[in-house]
Amino acid sequence: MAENKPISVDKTVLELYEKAKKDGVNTVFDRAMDMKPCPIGAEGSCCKNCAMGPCRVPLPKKEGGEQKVGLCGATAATIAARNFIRMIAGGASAHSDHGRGVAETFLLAAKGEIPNYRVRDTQKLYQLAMDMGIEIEGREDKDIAVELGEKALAEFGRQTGHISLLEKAPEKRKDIWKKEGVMPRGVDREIVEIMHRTHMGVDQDYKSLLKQGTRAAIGDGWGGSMLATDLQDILFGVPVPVISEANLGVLKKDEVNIIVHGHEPLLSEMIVLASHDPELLSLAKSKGANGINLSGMCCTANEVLMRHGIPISGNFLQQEFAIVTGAVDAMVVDVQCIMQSLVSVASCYHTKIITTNPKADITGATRIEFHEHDALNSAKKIVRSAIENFKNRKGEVVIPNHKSKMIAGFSHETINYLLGGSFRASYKPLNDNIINGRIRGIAGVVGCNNARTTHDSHHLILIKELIKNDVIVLTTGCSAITAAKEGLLTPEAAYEYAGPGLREVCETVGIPPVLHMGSCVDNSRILMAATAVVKDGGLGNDISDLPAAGAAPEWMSEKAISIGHYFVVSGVYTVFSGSETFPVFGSKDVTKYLFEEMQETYGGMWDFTSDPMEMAKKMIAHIDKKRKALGLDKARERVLFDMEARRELV
Ligand code: SF4
Ligand code: MSK
Repeated sequence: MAENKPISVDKTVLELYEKAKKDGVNTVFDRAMDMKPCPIGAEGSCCKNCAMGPCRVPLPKKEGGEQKVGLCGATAATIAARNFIRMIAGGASAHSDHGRGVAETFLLAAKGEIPNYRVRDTQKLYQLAMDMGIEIEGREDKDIAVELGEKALAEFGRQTGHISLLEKAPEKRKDIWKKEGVMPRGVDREIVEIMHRTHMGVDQDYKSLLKQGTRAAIGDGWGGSMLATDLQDILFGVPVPVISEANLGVLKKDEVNIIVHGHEPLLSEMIVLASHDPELLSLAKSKGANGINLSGMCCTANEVLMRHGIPISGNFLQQEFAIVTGAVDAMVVDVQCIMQSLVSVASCYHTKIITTNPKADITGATRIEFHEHDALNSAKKIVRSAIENFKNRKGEVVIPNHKSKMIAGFSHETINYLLGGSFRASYKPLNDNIINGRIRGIAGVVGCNNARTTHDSHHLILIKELIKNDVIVLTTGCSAITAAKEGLLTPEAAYEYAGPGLREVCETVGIPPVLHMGSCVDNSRILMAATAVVKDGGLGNDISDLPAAGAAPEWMSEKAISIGHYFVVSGVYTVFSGSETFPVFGSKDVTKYLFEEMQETYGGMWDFTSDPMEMAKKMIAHIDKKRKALGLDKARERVLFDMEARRELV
């Protein structure tokens, strides 16, 4: 965070930052001001893969200057590519290990061994079973589910062949992947192979290294993440539109506030149940609270929002500030994007930080480990501990008076029904509106917050500019939460912010111009939506033919790099922003490959800018280029400039 930039555009953060200063709390923004990022590491030019290093090989200061290599002779390209694909490995493993956890629970549930979980969505069960090549005709649901659970679990460690769900991709996409030799085996194997190849003295050709990164990233998007999403939908239900609210104003002074934070819905689903338990509700009353108020943060928030309408208290950079309110009785965390600083911030207040996942503990936190066999009891224990803590509130409680209404829950199945009706569910109406030019194109806007950028600002500038230009936005993760807080996830937002064509479609169908599609693993829903658009016809034969683009403004996590890469190799032009630089800029060769040459092979490529308005321009220019290639530029011109013709299109 540069001293001259505001920390956030979110009023709750600005208000609570003042309280944090008064309370003597050190926040992520203070640390960002204190500690500058290392410019060599930021560009991917530092290798510490053996004890002869760390070796730093930055670009020469002057053109023609000496380009250093590592002690072992590793070039800047090798080092940048190794670092980049290790980020993919980190991101893909986070998503895929999440997916494996869901598959394990799914199998236990299918066998009837864990009482609180069961198959809730049989339609999706049949669909996924067929996608995985499982016979469903004349079989009991239980048998199908057990076979599906076993097969799903085996996918992660698959040693030969390729991940089954790749078959769902458009034919042309699969042909590209086959020709390039990047069809992944099990995602575990591809991730381990990244770690092997990037060990000192193994793979030392940047294109070869990047190809392995591609295998793991596809294994994430079309494997681990997709399985996580699909199995969660079968266990907990395919999301349908729900009304809820977002921002720290959802906290309640007179109730026990519990925030679920992280990524996995397995525990939070049980906490939702426990928060309605009559015994616990009366315990809360006996402690002087008027109820139990559950809300979510980061992607656990997106999961329980999509299926239960549980309100969202905030996104990644609000986690410390939720505690600064003094109103949070327990923050229950599982995995990913949880700041270690929560424990020290909580020490200034009464909040209990409760770690629950066997894989994730934090020194100084309260530990209540969660196990599926005893799920509801674990959840009740956690809720009880929050209730007991209500009386310990100390100091001033400040709950900012800001929250916004939203509609979330747009799974790709829901979009199908909303646009085409339940008897003729189809993406064809969306395709028709893209073809006739009312909708200029589709943008996937996803990803994190980054304390090096004004919190939420890039997401909002980008999303507003896209919808103003008739580009419909599909969003997930913390970006979706930003949009929710700004009121962009309402049909009314179309009147205020959308261009005339998109506004007309939103008005007709009754949808927001920005569609909340879920959590980080749910980016697989965007892949499936893009595939459905291709399969419904009229917009080319592949995802790379679509007038579509992807973006991760304010990105920070390794998962974002894995997501970005699987979008690119699925054929999507993908732009990142949020930091001053990109982690391969230390090598001209690797940059040229990712930012230019990949387009020739995969039809998608990386791009970067630190200016969100520039990002919007780049995405719209790409969308227009694709419209032109499809012969749709004429329709668009009429819609833009000729009112008479626009009336004819209605
Ligand atoms: Fe340096 Fe090579 Fe060791 Fe990396 S692997 S730290 S470049 S000697
Ligand atoms: S939580 S990965 S900060 S989107 Fe999925 Fe938000 Fe990024 Fe974490």
